[in-house]
Amino acid sequence: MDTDQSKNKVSLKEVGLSADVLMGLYTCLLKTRQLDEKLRRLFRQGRFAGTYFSAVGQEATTVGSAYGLRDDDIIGPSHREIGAMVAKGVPLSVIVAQVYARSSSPDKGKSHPCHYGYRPKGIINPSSTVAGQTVVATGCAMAFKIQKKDNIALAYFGEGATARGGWHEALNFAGIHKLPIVYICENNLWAESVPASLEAGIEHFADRSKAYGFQGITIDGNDLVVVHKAASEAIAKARSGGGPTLIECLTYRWYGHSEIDPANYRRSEELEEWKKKDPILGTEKLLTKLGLLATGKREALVEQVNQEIEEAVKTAEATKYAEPEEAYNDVYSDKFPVRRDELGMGGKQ
Ligand SMILES: Cc1ncc(C[n+]2csc(CCOP(=O)(O)OP(=O)(O)O)c2C)c(N)n1
Ligand SMILES: [Mg+2]
Repeated sequence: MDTDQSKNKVSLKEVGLSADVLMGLYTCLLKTRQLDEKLRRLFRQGRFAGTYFSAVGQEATTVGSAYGLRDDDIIGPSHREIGAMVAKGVPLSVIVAQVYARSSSPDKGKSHPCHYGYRPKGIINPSSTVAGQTVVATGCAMAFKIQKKDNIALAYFGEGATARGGWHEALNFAGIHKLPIVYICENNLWAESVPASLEAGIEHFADRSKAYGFQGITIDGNDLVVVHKAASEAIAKARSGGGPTLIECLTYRWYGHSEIDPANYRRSEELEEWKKKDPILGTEKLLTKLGLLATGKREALVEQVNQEIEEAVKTAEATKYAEPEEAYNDVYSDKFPVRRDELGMGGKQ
């Protein structure tokens, strides 16, 4: 019988993902939200210096696209990719050590609190220059192609970054050489205090890919399933030699550009509208309809995640800053230029 309750139900077949993948995605989403909110509170308590760049509201975009990547695939993050770090398996202790600039952080306290690089999981260190990582990740994709490897690169950036010259050069290069890369544009409608309407004369940033000869799509960046399926498809295409894709994810940051920005240039109605599209709530609604989120399951997961976060914070707070001399290490390499034979290119330097 077609009762109201049965109408509300959804099947895994309709969603097109397995229960394991859905629960894996959701766990990363929840972990990212809990960690992000905790780091905001810690900053406000003065427990670490500098500032903090929250990505609350944007988690489905980063988790959905990075989930399922291999360790030897490369991610080129910007400053709002905590979700991609969690989904790629970067330990929370490493993320917190970076925010706290401790000697145990991957760059030993040299960089920005939200520039998470981590070699064991293929995360390249972001550059502070907006869109810089797009160029480096494109170079990594070129290296994979030269080495005839089936790895892929994923480059993240905000919609504001797509106005930078280097960003266009990178996408042009990727289009020419059909590189194994997926470009994830997190269109959160703002670049600091500049609205998207003053950043470009086009409505959809995905349209920029047309100039470089590959596909660009615009999707709901707050729908975890939509993002994961679109990214997986583009990743599979890149891995099998089909070249790049630009995915524009429509999303929104709930808080200021960083914690020192009150974001009073935005209308509160705009924020309230986007809060209704909270990726956590949307995912929980779906999981409930699928019968995957039984009573008490969410609470148990939150408790488990919070424990892991507390542990990571305790460890970071008990760890020292790096010695001043450390500032000179890992800055310049005496290994450059890299030899052609090291890249598997053969021939003369
Ligand atoms: C070349 C350059 N200009 C300005 C900045 C300062 N800055 C850092 S992030 C940012 C806004 C970027 O906006 P967007 O790309 O949309 O990313 P979002 O912050 O919205 O995630 C700016 C202007 C910078 N780091 N580099
Ligand atoms: Mg933006």
